[in-house]
Amino acid sequence: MHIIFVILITLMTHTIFQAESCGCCGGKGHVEKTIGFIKITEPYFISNKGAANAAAYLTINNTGNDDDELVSASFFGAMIPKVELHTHVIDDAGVARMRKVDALRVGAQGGKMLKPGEDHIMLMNVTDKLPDMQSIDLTLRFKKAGKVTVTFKKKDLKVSCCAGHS
Ligand SMILES: [Cu+2]
Repeated sequence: MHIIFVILITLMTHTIFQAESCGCCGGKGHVEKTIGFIKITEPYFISNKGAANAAAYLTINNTGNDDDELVSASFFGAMIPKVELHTHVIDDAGVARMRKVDALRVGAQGGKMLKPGEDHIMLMNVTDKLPDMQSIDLTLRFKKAGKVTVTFKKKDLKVSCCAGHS
């Protein structure tokens, strides 16, 4: 449990993050939103008191015959001034680091799961109000499917994706 806590704090503080994989949180849950061929499942965010950054996750399925891309996410309001799409890359020292990307690809007839330690939506320079929110609305823009506003529910660390897997 302690290890999970340290990993998540590291993620929130936006520094070095040791990659780990986990097979939980599959995208078979309730579909929250559909736009064109894109289906959004299990949108949630994790935000800690005192942390400058937080992160949002979801599963995206593409039922169409063409690839699509998540090209941006945005929040209306001062609580989250900056939102970026991030992935993890392994540096020369073998350490996984977060890196901003212009788009996250969702292949035709495929899916993409954003989850801790992998691709995610980074909520940056957030105010201390965010950890008290039970849900937030983010507007996602897909290259082909267009714009959709999705409600992300807060998940506590204790019930976060990979707790219990270490
Ligand atoms: Cu990040």
